[in-house]
Amino acid sequence: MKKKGSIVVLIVFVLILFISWPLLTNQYDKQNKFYLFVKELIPQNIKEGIKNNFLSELRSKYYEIKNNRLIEKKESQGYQGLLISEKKIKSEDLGHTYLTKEFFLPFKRLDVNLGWKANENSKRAHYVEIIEENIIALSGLGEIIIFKKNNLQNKKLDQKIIPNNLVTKIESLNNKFLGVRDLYYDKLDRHIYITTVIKNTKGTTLNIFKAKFNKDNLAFERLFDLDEYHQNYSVQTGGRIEKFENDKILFSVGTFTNQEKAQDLKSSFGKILSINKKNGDAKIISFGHRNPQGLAYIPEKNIILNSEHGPKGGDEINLNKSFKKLQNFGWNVSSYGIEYDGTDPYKKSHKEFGFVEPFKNFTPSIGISEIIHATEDTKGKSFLYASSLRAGSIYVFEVDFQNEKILAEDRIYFKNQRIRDLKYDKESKSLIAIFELTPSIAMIKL
Ligand SMILES: [Ca+2]
Repeated sequence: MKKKGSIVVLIVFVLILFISWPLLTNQYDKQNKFYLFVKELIPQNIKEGIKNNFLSELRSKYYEIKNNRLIEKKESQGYQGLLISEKKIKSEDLGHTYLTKEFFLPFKRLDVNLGWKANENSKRAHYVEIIEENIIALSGLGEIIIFKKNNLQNKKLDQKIIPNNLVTKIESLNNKFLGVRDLYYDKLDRHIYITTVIKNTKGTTLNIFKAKFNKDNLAFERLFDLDEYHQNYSVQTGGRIEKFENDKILFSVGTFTNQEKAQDLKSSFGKILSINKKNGDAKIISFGHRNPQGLAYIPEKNIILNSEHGPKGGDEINLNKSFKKLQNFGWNVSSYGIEYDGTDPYKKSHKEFGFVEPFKNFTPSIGISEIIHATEDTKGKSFLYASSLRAGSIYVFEVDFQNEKILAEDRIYFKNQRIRDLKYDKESKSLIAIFELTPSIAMIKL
């Protein structure tokens, strides 16, 4: 009898371990309803306690053991940019197949042990940009590499370093370099623009630097100093740069956790700005934003789109059709999310309070990062692509901009990835993405 009992106990134990394993190792799909439900059963402070006391370390060790060979290979291959994998991924909703190639990026891996909010991980967020027949990537440490775009069709990228003065320039202005928030190439003035997080005696802020594109050396100058400070390091900086009309670029700025500043027009926090590319003059385009980390401007339709991280839930894609007038997107009054401690001080409706409703709301949060727009040539259909950190996915939307409607929606899920940056290459009809856990650069054929 005793033996039978212990077998039952063993089976139950194995079953519990089997079910909780993806949660313990943080490998569950962050959009999976079952795991989200189980997580909700555990109070927030207990969750934090478990995580801080042993779970983070356990996860880090597990990741190290599991990916030991991958990490070793990454280090030994240097700047070759070797192909890691080539596979077909079937999308979750529409069942389309996407050929995905993944290559090594010679940059530091996000430290899962520290958590995504950690100061140190600020230097482990990397960005990518297409410049004519080349692709460049920028590391969180300020290193810039370049390779031929066509090499994405081969088995290695053959990456080369472009020497640059970004960090020394920041230091010469008596600032400390804390990381980067975007990399942007302007086709008209042929300059590279970089958003940096910097720190000095007044606190932490954002600066934009620019340099004339050149394959041999990049000499950066400061274009724009946000000059509004937050005392501590914050991940809620925004920092995305996008093309805009005339001599301007668009620039998104987060609240730096000063949430009420999003509604204060005397503050630059929680805004989307336009910045003059020549003299750095800034103007507010829209306000009521929380942490906008994605921007897309569609000149032929006169539309600005932005993505932003909500609190717990309430990630948004916002559509601005009337940007000649100042629009308010509602943060920190209206949000479809709640606070992490379970309280909900937010109005749900945006419209009722004079704000623009989100074009798309994601609850639970997907950790939305960049959004890009592409038009399919043959049928003239418009598609939006949104990358996500938390949900490890690229979301695909077929959109009718005229009627502000989403016609179809799909999700391409990359297990155990966080997607930081996204670009569209018209020539190869592919998405180019930064996966930040290895890290790697991916090409997803559309
Ligand atoms: Ca909003």
